[in-house]
Amino acid sequence: MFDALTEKLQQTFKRMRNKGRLTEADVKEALREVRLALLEADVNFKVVREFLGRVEARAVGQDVLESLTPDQAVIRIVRDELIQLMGSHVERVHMASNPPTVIYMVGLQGAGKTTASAKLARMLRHQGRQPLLVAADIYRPAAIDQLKVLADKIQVPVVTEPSKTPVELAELGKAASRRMAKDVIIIDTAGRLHVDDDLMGELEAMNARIPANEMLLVVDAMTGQDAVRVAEAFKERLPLTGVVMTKLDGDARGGAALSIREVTQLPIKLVGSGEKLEDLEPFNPDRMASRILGMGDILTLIEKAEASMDREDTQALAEKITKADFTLDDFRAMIDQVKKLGPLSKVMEMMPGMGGKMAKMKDKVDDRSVVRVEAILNSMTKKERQRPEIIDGSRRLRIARGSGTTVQEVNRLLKQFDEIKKMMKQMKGKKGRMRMPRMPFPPLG
Ligand SMILES: Nc1nc2c(ncn2[C@@H]2O[C@H](COP(=O)(O)OP(=O)(O)OP(=O)(O)O)[C@@H](O)[C@H]2O)c(=O)[nH]1
Ligand SMILES: [Mg+2]
Repeated sequence: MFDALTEKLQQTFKRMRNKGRLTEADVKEALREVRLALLEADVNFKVVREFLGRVEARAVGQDVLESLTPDQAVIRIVRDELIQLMGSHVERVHMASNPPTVIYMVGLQGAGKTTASAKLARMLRHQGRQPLLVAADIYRPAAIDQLKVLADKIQVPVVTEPSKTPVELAELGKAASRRMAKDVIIIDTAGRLHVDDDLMGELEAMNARIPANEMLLVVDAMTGQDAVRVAEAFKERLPLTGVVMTKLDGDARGGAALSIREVTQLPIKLVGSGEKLEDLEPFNPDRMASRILGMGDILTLIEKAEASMDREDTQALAEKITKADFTLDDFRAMIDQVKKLGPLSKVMEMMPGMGGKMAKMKDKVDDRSVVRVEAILNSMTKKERQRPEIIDGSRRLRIARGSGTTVQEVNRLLKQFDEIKKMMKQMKGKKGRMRMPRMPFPPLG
């Protein structure tokens, strides 16, 4: 997502940077390119017009043009306005002061309601809540089983009973929450192909009986401006409190994420970025803007790392690294840790300066290459991993055969390992502390 937009914006800003002094005409020219890039990303045209109006009003002033780094001043304004456009701050899923909190997940067919319900249950559990799921989609035969399978994985109970109406199921959910001492009820509702009266009526009836604390509209980012229209239609009938935008991992161009807040005034609260249950994140306008502009999202990466990595393992590894007795065994452990962050391509996307280049890199750093590296490491003996210098020609051949790879690949891995080791020694030399590399583009204050 956003790859094409990021690339276009980076090109525009690069051209602007290469100009040195900027005139008002230069800025206007750059903003025209920004406008095209946004329209191509399927952002609502009214949103684009107003957005650029705001940017231009701030960007063509004397203080910008006469500043020492006018290009950066312009980029900063674009970034600020992007953040504003997406809602300026993280909007939490609110918990009722008097539990249980009732959360409805609503939306069209296939938007990702059932998946998002389970993902949200998992997220809340990690925050120390005790969620309960209600399977209120009684129309699609497999829907209840689908939710059960997902709930099983995260060990969250599901309330369901044959031949009950959705309203009755919501009531059952509430009763069950009391009985089982659960403090959050997540109700997975049925989807329809189109916004229709029956669906709205049913949801209204449920909400009248068991009022929502949060009514979250689940929309598929891949549907672009349709998602925005659906949100407007749902909002007319239901007291929506926010949006869950799913499938941000797909090749959607980003238009929905950039337009929905401005058009509907509904905050995006959560985003789904994959099919796995851990692929749900709070929506952070600030970081999303950085990502769109190709500045990376190091903060999310670090948070993911903290959440998924074993603290003690990480500590032990960090000590090894700083002591520079880093072996291939540690290298293997490091790969394991990184893998916990998710598919490599996703991890790379969050690295500063990587955003726009991803399209070309994706093929090279796919997860299959990780599997090959692991196979090579696993084909070595413990002694070889501890003391790689003993790996001579015949050992290389054996390792290549054992792992189904080639001697060249084994050589390459050993060379890479040497380089990493060297790099680590250098970092150790610098006051013995590891430092994050500086963000290459663009240095914002
Ligand atoms: N790639 C990706 N796939 C997703 C995401 N969220 C959901 N999906 C997939 O989208 C499909 C539909 O998801 P569901 O959760 O069943 O959607 P739903 O809204 O409950 O659908 P109905 O119950 O039929 O209305 C499934 O194959 C999910 O695995 C996401 O964030 N990324
Ligand atoms: Mg469903």
